Amino acid sequence: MSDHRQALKIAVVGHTNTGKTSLLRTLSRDKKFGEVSAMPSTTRHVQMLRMGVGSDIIVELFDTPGLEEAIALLETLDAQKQVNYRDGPVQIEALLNDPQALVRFEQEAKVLRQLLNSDAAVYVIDVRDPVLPKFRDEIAILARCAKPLLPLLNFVSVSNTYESQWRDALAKLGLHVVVSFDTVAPAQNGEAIFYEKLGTLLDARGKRLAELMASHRDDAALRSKSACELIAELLLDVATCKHSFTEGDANAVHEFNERVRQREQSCVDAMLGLYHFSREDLDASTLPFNEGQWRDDLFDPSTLTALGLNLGGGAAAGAAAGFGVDLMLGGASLGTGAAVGALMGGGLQTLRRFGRRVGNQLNQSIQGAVLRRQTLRVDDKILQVLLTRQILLLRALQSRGHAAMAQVQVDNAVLEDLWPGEIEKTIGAIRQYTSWSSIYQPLQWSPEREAQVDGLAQLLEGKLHTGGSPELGRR
Ligand SMILES: Nc1nc2c(ncn2[C@@H]2O[C@H](COP(=O)(O)OP(=O)(O)OP(=O)(O)O)[C@@H](O)[C@H]2O)c(=O)[nH]1
Ligand SMILES: [Mg+2]
Repeated sequence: MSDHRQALKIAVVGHTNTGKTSLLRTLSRDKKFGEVSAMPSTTRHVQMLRMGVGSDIIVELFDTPGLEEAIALLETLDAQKQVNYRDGPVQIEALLNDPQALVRFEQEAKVLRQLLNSDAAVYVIDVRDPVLPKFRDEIAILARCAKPLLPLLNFVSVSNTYESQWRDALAKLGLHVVVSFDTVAPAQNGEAIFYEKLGTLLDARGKRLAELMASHRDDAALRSKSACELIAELLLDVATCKHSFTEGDANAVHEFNERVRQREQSCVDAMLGLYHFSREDLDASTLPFNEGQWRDDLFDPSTLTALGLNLGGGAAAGAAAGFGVDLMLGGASLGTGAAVGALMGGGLQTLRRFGRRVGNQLNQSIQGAVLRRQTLRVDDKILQVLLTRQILLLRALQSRGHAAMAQVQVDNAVLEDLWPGEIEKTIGAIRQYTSWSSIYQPLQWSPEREAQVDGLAQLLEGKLHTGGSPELGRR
């Protein structure tokens, strides 16, 4: 009698280059598992991946080399059919004990040996290929191992596939339970459906897969919550940041911007870590990243335009650099960072020139104030950009398979809903608590600060779900 607590052994098999290793990367959320390449015959040996809940191993998935010689192999098997008529596994065993066959079918033998030692197999199919005779032969050979087989249709998000022809052909071969799973862009609940279908093939033992799935769902919910807390911390840190400087400190604005940029980057890094991605993952993507750094500078006006946010009229005038920092002059804000742009560009002289442009009265007030003390704060629009970028990053990470190598597209159309009244109101209410910011000073924990972070994080989670999170499913 089989032990129901023993780990299920699942062989992942299929023609070469169909995405077997990619599937394991995505299921394990480990982008370093095995070797993936567009070249055929990449995986040369069987490699195991264990998954479970805590120390309880529930499933062992075996990545195998790609099948390439199915037609010749089936002929060889058929040639010795007379001896082992009707007994598929015996035929396969005979093949595996035939030294000559082992030389010719070295890779195939590794797959078949693993399949005989497994409880079931997942047969990975590239649905961009038509149902060719060699694939039918592969299925016929695998069937002789007499193990449950779950065909998995990969590359389903590509247009113009042979998916329906594959489904018809599989049904005719008696394979009625089939799963679609794009390893690079797994569909919402794709993983859950995969384990559920695999479970049905394994009867009572398959129920253990539900435990694994429940644990993965909990992990996903926790990751999402933690990510929203990271973003909430960032928003709070930047919104409450206030820096005063006196005349002569020409670097003050530059340093201020730099600190905010670094704060954003540390949030990005933490989020990447949370989702088991790293900076190098993003350098090839179309997220606005370049080598892990945001490609579009936070304080560049074009960043706002690119994200579909409107610049205020006053801001556009002088904000070639430094847009988005509010310079408070004796309590009167100049609005957006026009003056700061000037300050950054050429220091005090430029600020004076800029002042002349906007009128004598303002000029005097600027000059007077500059000689005294200014306070820097981050503009609301920049907070909106910060929030938007983090939510876009989070959504992209949640819907990205760990096999993904291609670029992720960011949809700017969703921006407007990311800064709803409630978030603006919460931000407005916390702006005054300047001791909460950890940008210029070590973090000072307080229950009030914590409560604001929690509240903001909850608001953000709500936003995340209304936008649809593939990892968690829509509500
Ligand atoms: N667009 C897209 N590409 C994929 C998908 N799955 C795999 N790929 C790509 O297909 C190629 C082959 O993927 P692998 O995971 O190495 O395939 P394999 O079946 O393990 O290949 P062998 O080990 O050589 O048999 C790689 O370039 C992957 O990036 C998918 O679902 N969508
Ligand atoms: Mg492989």
